[in-house]
Amino acid sequence: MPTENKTVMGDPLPNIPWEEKPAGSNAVVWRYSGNPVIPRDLIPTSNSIFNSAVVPFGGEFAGVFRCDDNQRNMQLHAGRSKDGISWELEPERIHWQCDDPEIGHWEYGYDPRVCWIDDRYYITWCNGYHGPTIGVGYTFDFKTFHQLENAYLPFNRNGVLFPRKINGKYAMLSRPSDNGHTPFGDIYYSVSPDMAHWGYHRHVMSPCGGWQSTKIGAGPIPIETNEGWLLVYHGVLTSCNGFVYSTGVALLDIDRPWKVIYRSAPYIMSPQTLYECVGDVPNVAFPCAALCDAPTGRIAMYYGCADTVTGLCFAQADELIDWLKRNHT
Ligand code: BMA
Repeated sequence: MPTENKTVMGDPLPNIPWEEKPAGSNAVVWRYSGNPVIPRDLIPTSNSIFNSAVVPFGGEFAGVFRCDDNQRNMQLHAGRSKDGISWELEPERIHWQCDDPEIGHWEYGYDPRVCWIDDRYYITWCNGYHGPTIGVGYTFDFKTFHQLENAYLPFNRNGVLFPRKINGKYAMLSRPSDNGHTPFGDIYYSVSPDMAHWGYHRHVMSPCGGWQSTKIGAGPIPIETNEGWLLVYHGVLTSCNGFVYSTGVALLDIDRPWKVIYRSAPYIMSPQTLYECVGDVPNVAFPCAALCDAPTGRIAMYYGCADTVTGLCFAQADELIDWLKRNHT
């Protein structure tokens, strides 16, 4: 039986995909035994499907998926699933409806996040506009997608919205970067009265040692808890063989989320399985979405594996926070 959880604010999600932690494991995050949940070739034109975002939708699940096509263009596709494990993706990429053709002109999009706020699902992604920046859009039904203004000037990546207004404003984490495979990167916090104008930028955190020494970026939509915002993020180490993308966790102040309460010293997950270590870009575990069942604190995270396939892993909110308090920097 699930244990009663008093930590997570939010809705019940009784049909969250879930698997118990393997007996004898002391891991704080454990992988789904059927990984990867999304193979690279789920749609006929895809080279790889990874770094994708999933949300509860109409008693089932929906999402926006990064599908790099077999011309190696980075595209976003909508998808649906009854159980969060078996997915059907639209074979045609998302065509955004946008009032301004200059902004709506599609170059490329990758690493989407989806966030329910008030009455709709907002989507943020890394959007090509003379270099990567943060694209913003929304949908009500995962059929019609509306594109708004880009949040920032290029270059920026990893735009991650908070699931409610904070102090009366929309709030977003992002990671200013350069136009290449950026060898630096801090997480910043910005707010907006209208989803178009972003400002009051605040520094949240910088790279530090080991697995998070080169750059860091926010992952899934932060989870609201009675201890703060639970933020799962990626951290990058530069090895003699290139970047290694691991996953960490932090707690941010509820009203001033640029204030870090705790930040993990060890990673909670690093690329260790074959599907995380071998692929188009080896050694990448890149989480972009988390489902959460508030009454039990169960968390199911979707993460890109080796820039090739999508994996699922699990954690328990109370346990993750307890672990963080014992393992912070
Ligand atoms: C980052 C992004 C991610 C990717 C990672 C590893 O810069 O492009 O989409 O998963 O590199 O290649």
